[in-house]
Amino acid sequence: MLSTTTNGSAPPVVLVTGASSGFGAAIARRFSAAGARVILAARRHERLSALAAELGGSALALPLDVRDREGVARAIAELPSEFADVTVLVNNAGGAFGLEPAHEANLDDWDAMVDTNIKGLLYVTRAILPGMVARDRGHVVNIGSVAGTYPYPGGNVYGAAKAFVEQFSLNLRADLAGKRIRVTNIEPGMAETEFSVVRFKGDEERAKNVYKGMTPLSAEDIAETVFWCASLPVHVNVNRIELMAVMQSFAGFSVARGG
Ligand code: NDP
Ligand code: 8X3
Repeated sequence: MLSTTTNGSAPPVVLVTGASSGFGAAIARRFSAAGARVILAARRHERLSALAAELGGSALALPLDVRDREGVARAIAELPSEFADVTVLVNNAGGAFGLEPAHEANLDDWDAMVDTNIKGLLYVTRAILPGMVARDRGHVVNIGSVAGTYPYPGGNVYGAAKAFVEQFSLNLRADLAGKRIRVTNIEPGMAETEFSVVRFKGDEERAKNVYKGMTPLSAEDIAETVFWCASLPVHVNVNRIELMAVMQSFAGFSVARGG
């Protein structure tokens, strides 16, 4: 049972960014199955339309590039009235581009990771928050990553962007003190979606190898986790959840001998 309705009868409105694939599509399906109205935001229109058709009249496809500051503000200001009162915002759009060490990384990849994972999340959040504050009700769910806490080679800007998301989530809670608005940062480990295909620029073979011989998290695992957080009684705020596949764990510190 979703606990984030705006009043006793209206179904909650859930805006999911990055709903054209992976976690976002699974999150949209999960909330829709529970009776929510869902707004599906991402760049690939056709995928959004297909998902909206699958979910029926309670879903709205919202073609959107989260990096487009004016476009985000306009799209949210122009939401049809039955979708305008967003009760749950899932800031999921994002990804990693490249796995090169910092001294070999492509600056365009770094820009894209900052623009999407950080700035895009900020634009959407800033556009949605005033309505939540005015209604004194809402839930912002950010999709962070274990990469925001634990360093790994090649994680450089991606991990730093997710560390931003973690701290921004906590600071949002500080700004919203006294309001009935929840903020949660979900921090998954490796999950099989299009994430690695995107990271490796379409190299399907390399992407598949990331998950070879083990069972990674699935998009549905993340959707269930997000849904659970949003379904708790409204006085309960889950600050953060870190989850991993049981077969993913930690390595020790690296020591380079000879120095
Ligand atoms: P996918 O690549 O499957 O999905 C990424 C989604 O983000 C797509 O729907 C994509 O849509 C959307 N997106 C990317 N750029 C933009 C943009 N500029 N504007 C709007 N939408 C955009 O990966 P995941 O589902 O795995 O990733 C979802 C989130 O989870 C990301 O933030 C990722 O960093 C995070 N994450 C992933 C993990 C994993 O191992 N899979 C683990 C931890 C966190 P489109 O291209 O149509 O715009
Ligand atoms: C995605 C998980 O470990 O590839 O955020 O960075 S990881």
